[in-house]
Amino acid sequence: MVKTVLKIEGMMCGMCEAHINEVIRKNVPGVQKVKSSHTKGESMLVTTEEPNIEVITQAIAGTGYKVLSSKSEPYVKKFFQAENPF
Ligand SMILES: [Cu+2]
Repeated sequence: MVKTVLKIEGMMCGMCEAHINEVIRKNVPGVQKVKSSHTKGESMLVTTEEPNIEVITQAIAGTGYKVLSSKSEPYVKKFFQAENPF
């Protein structure tokens, strides 16, 4: 599993986030999770294998947004489940 964070220029609201999420889901094989934030100007995706940034950049550019940078790292599932005190 790989976690990738994309810095994206042009997202202005929740609709933009949804738009980017859809583009990523459609163009990236093995997407497990995708989350975008227009306030942070970034999208986070978790994929089964290292994603093709070139393909993602092209697909996102085709919708009018611009990928400024990307960073991939191994994804380790974290469990923040609250312990039952009893
Ligand atoms: Cu928008």
